[in-house]
Amino acid sequence: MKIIDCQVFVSCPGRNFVTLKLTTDNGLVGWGDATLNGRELAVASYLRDHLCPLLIGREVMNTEDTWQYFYKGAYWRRGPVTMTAIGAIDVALWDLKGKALDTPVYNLLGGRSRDRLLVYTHAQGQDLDDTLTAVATAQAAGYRAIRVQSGVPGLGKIYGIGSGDAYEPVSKGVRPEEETWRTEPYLRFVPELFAAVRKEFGPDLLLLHDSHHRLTPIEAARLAQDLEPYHLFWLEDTVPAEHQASFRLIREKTVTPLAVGEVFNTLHDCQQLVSEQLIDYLRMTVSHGGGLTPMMKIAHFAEPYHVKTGCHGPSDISPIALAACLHFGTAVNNFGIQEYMGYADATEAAFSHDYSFGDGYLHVGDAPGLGIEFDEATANAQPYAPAYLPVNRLEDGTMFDW
Ligand code: EZ4
Ligand code: CO
Repeated sequence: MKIIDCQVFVSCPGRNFVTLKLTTDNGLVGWGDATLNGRELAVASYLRDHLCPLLIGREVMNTEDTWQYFYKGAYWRRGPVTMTAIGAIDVALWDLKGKALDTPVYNLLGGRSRDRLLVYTHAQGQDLDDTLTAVATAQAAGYRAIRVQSGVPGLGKIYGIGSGDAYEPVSKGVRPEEETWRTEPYLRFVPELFAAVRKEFGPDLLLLHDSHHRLTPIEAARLAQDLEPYHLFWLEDTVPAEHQASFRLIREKTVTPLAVGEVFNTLHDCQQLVSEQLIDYLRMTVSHGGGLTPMMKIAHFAEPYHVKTGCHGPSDISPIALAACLHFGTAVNNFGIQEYMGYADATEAAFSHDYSFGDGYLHVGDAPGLGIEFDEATANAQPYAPAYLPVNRLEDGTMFDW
């Protein structure tokens, strides 16, 4: 079974997505997600101009060799653009393997390790009261785990406080919006926020929080200590993720569980974090981590170090990538939790899927492959328009982490 056609669609069904379609000589179609928020066209070009021509004629079943061919064969390894492009191909090949063998992808990855996957969703508000209402709404919708983000008194628009719909923050147009940040009010307010949430919702609700890479190690240690009484499920992305040794300092100071890795692309980004047991959850996601082939290796590597998976699953990766995460999470023993924000109606209309949400869990389907189909006509009627994540500066104008 060989690849005879490789197409890349850049469209905007609810938001910008890059979707890869592979066709085989026996008439099967496989889907991959190549969306990299704010850098969509770079991945589309990497696929169209460099990888697709080399994919024609390759054997579908040889996922390991094809992955190595594109990873090693480029000479220029790693990085989000490269790894997202390779990831889209790898996921589409696994989708094809499942369809050819008439079985869901998780059966090819080790079979079912669990019946359903615990998910967390987002609750956000402009202020504390608003945020408590959002947590109540998420709980009423069935979620058992909720990421809580709130506007901070004294600060303007900040990360995590969007319009409230199932949409990751983007500024439409050719330039990103700019936000302004001060760390001290944030560090004072977040423990108050979680005190209020615990008081209102009791001990059972699983609570998460994302600092979005804005803290220094010592600030992160302070926040993690101050949050200890509220028993978070995890504290995410405290410090910029590049410097793995930073986590030693944080880890020594706190028992708050730590998560990081949504911006990682390879095992090399997290090898020290995992092998020194500096984190509890690894946020690398299947589409940005080079696909199912490397993610299975990373999960197996992390398992003896007590590090669990916690795949990034915002609405800026498509339902194809979410489905890949669900098949991965179904198969590995050290699954932790899956992020799930839901999708805009226009996105749901373009991607049909057999996974479903219920009772705080995502339930993977039993359709062959990933259980996803992409409606090209519907999606392509909504053309790509440039959109960027915001950028962030300190009050004196210093460029800062967003
Ligand atoms: O900022 O997906 O945990 N989720 C996050 C997301 C990321 C966006 C980047 O495109 O941190 O909100
Ligand atoms: Co995050």
